[in-house]
Amino acid sequence: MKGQGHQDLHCDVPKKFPDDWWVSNGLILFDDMTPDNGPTRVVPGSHRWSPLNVPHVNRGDWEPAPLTPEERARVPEDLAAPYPGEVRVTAPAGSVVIINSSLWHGGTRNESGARRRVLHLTYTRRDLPQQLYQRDYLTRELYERMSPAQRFLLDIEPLPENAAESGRMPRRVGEGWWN
Ligand SMILES: O=C(O)CCC(=O)C(=O)O
Repeated sequence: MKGQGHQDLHCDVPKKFPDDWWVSNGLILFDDMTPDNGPTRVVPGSHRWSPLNVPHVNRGDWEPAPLTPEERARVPEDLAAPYPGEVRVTAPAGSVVIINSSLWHGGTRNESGARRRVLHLTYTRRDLPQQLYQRDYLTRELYERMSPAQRFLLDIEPLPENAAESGRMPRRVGEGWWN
C-alpha cells in the first residue's frame, strides 16, 4: 500500500557458526519492482556477517553469541535507516530474486502506491523443519498429482496412512522452525 512496507533491516535465520546456511528466499515478482514501489533492500556481503537479530523477526527464538567490537560496529543504531552500500533490488514482473536468508535485507516504503506483489518463499535446508509445514496444506488428491521429485522437494513422502481424502493432513507435533 502507498506509504507502507518499510521494514527494519534484518536477516531471517540464525547462524551458529560461519557458513551455517539455513534458508534461501525466493521472491517471485508478480509486478515490476521499481525504485518507488517499495523494492526490497539488501546489503551485499552481509550474509557473511553476524546475524542481525531483530526482535520481531528472530530475537527471542535464539540466543546469539556476543558480538565482537567489529561486529557490533556494523549494527546500525537505527535499523530502519538506509545502510551504507545497501542495494534496492529492481526487476521486471516475472523475475525471481534468490537470496541467502542470512543476508541483511528488508522491505522499503512504497512511495508511488503502484502494486508490488511478491510471493516470498523459503527453501529450508533438509535437516531443518519447514517454516510453512507443507503437510498442513496438502490433500491426498494433490499428493497423487505430484511427481516423486516434487514430493521429495516438498518433504511430503510418504503419504501418511491416515491422510484425509481432502483437507489437512496430520501435523508433526512439537516442531518449531527454530528448534
Ligand atoms: O517484501 C520484502 O521486500 C521483504 C520482506 C521481508 O524481508 C520479510 O518479510 O521478512
